[in-house]
Formats: sequence, structure tokens, C-alpha cells
Amino acid sequence: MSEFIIDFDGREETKEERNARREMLNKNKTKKPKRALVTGVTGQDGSYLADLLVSKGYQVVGLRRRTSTENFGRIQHLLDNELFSTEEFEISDAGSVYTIVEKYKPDEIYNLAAQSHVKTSFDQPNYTIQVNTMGVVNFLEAIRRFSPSTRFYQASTSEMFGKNFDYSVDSIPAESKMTNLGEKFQNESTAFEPQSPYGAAKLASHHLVRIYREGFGLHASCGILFNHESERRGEKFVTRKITKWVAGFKNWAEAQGLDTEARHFEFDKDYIHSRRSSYPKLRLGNIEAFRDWGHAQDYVNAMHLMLQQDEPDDYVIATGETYSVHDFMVHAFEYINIPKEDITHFFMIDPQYYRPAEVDFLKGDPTKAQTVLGWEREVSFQQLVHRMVESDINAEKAKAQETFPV
Ligand code: NDP
Ligand code: GDR
Repeated sequence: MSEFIIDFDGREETKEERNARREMLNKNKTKKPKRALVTGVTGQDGSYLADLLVSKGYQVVGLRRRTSTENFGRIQHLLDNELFSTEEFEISDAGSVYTIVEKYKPDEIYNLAAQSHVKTSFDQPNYTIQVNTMGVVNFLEAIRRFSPSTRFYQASTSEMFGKNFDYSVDSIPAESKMTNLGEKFQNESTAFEPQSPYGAAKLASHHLVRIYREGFGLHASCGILFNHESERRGEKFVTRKITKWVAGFKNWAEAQGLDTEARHFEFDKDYIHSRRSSYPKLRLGNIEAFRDWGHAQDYVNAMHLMLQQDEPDDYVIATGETYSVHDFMVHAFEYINIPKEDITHFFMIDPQYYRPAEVDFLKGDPTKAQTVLGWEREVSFQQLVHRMVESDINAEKAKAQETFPV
């Protein structure tokens, strides 16, 4: 029997009636290019998603907040493209969001704007909730009031699982499963137990999206994305911090005619010394945390696929593999010929990077996305690390050439 849902105008309708109405609305639309709003367009994911949508012929409006100096680094290459434009807004200001949604009435909205740094959320919990929760309410309300046929994507996160996970083999006693990392995972059925204001704020939004979907019939979906990184990753996230350091160290050694082998250097607690100068060690917090790391370009494909489905839903997007921060370092250092047994000389643990509460283990099960969306990741963990290190090495070379033009 068909379940009744409440339409955005307050009418009761069945799912079938709603789908028929949506189809009518879509048919009536002329064959204009689809229009999408992308919030957080100056960030890692927003920039890759804008690239993807423009390549598919969408008219993309990238929403950015006001900043005292422009931060268009990740979207510079799009600024001359006639399918791309930007508009200023502030996600925590309801009026600002309503105005934009009412003005564009877009086919699709991808909400990627967020205070996205987990550790920062412990220092700025109020602001994090304003942006990561109230900002989402602003969009859901704006869509409900001004543009109910707009499809909405919300950037949910594996941080919502926090310290919780499930086991893949139910018959094994819990104690023995704990010893085997391979058997632990999170998927769409795993219970949420966030460990940070960031995770809690995102979880509130996750539920709000479901409530608007079920209550008002919005086509609103959440991607529960596990960590994804790239050459465009923010420099304060651990992967980019490592790859940028590795590239900087290589450049420093080469500038003195040295290769990166440990035997050329002396080490104290904080510094690496050559005969001519010194280089600060890489300083990290918890290197035993496990993450499921993929490449951001693969992950924005999943966002787009979610909004092309007839029915809105939530999906885990992950690789199904997990590595520790230490493993990431090993692969990054290997790329500049520093073997695993030597890396301990080059970094130090600095408690300032510890968090008041930590997420120790993340490993996503992307079966639903693979089956329903046909989504697959293309970039392996090793390729991801190598691409990031190589990109930072090239950036270091370009910087050196700017300083000492040949
Ligand atoms: P980034 O930190 O790279 O980008 C965040 C974007 O949000 C930036 O464009 C930033 O603008 C914008 N923003 C921040 N505050 C506001 C505000 N008050 N008003 C308007 N815009 C604002 O994040 P990612 O690209 O890595 O992540 C995209 C989304 O996906 C985020 O919501 C994140 O929480 C979520 N997510 C990310 C994962 C990952 O591993 N990358 C995994 C799971 C979820 P500015 O450039 O001016 O700072
Ligand atoms: P995360 O990413 O918190 O998983 O959130 P981050 O790279 O910040 O941390 C990953 C793990 O590394 C440990 N760590 C350090 N982290 C940082 N930033 N800096 C350090 O020096 C350091 N040393 C060790 C952390 O403790 C943690 O265990 C990212 C963000 O993109 C979120 O927006 C997103 O929702 C989640 O991924 C999924």
C-alpha cells in the first residue's frame, strides 16, 4: 500500500502521485541547460564539482562568502567559462540564502559550504553549528518556500559515526573481532555516535534533511562521505600537511645539493640539520588514527549521481579500505626515497594537535552506492598519496623558479 506524504503545499499525496507530478514539471521545462548552485565552491569539493558540472553542460553558479581578499585559487581556471559564474552569499544568514534560492530557482543545489575542520570545531562550536546546521536549515526552508522542485545534496560525513562501527561477521565473539581491523566497517545502517561539535552539527543536518524529505517531499539526499583528499586539499588537513612537508623538505635538501637520505643529516628533537642550515621537523598529533581515504574527484561524481536518481536517499561513499596516518606518512616519504624504517627521524609528536575526543577508526562500506548509483572509485590509496606529493613537489619547484628565475 502506498504511504501518504505531506506535499510542500500541505496536500496529502502518495509517492506515485508525487513522482507523476515531478515528471510533469520536468517535461514542462524547456531544454535549457540545467542550472546548479554549488555552495563552498572555493573549497576542495566545490571546485571539483563545479568542474564536473560544467563539463556536463550545466550552468553553474558558485556561491562564495565575502572575504577581504579573493580566494579563487581553486576555481581560477573556471572564471572565464561562460557556463560558470559566482555570487556572494552567507550561509548562516537566512535572508541571504532565501534571496539566492528565490532568484535562481535552480534544478539542483549542492551544499558543500561548511566549517569543515574537526579540531577547529572544538574551539568554535557555536560558529560551527551556525554554519553546519543552521545554514542547512536555511537552504531546506528556502527550497520548501521558493523552489520545491529543486533537488538538494547535503554534504554529510563519516564523522557522524564517531567511535561506532559494525562487524562483518556476526558469529565471531566481539572480543576476537576487535583484534581484526578488516572486519570492522560503517555503512548506512551503522548507528551514529559523533565525537566532535563538527560531527554533531553535521548529524543534526543529516536528520533535518531526512525530515524535510519525508515531511515535505523534497528531493533531498545526503552523501555520507568518508575522507577524501586531493592536490586541492586544504593545508591544515593531515594528508596535505604531510605531502606539503615532504615536498618542502625535498626542496630544502636539493637546494644544498643533497638527496633525502637520513645519513646526510643530524637530528635533534625539533630540527633536521645539514652542515649549512636547519629544517623544522614535521609535527603531528595522533598518527594511530585510521581513515578511509579516497580522491575528491571520484567523490564529486557520487554527489551528482545521487541527484539524478528518481528517489532521494542517503549513501555511504568510501573506498572500503583503511590506513593509519602513519601508513599515509610511510607512502609519502617512500615517494622521496625515505624508507619506512627511517621516517621516525623526520617527524615528532606535538600534543597541540591532539583532539579532546578522537575518531579512531573509519572504514566505509560503499556497497549501496555501487549497486544503486553504479559508483566506483578510480584512484587507489597509493595513487592518491603519490599524486598529492608530486603536485606539492611541482609547486615547490615553481615557487623556487619564481624566486630564482633561470
Ligand atoms: P573545504 O574546507 O575545502 O571547503 C569549505 C567551503 O565552505 C569553502 O568554500 C568555504 O569558503 C565555505 N564556507 C565556509 N564557511 C562558510 C560560510 N559561513 N558561508 C559560506 N561559505 C562558507 O571543505 P571540503 O571541500 O573538503 O568539503 C566540502 C564539504 O564536504 C564540507 O561540508 C565538509 O564538511 C564535507 N565533507 C568533507 C569531507 C572531506 O574529506 N573532504 C568528507 C565528508 C564531508 P572559504 O573558501 O571562503 O573558506
Ligand atoms: P578529519 O581530517 O578530522 O578526519 O576530518 P584531518 O585530516 O583533520 O584528521 C585526520 C586524522 O589525523 C589526525 N592528525 C592530525 N590532523 C590534523 N588536521 N593535523 C595534524 O597535525 C594531525 N596529526 C594527526 C587527526 O587527529 C585525525 O585522527 C576530515 C574533514 O575533511 C571533515 O570535514 C570530514 O567530514 C572528515 O574528514 C570525513
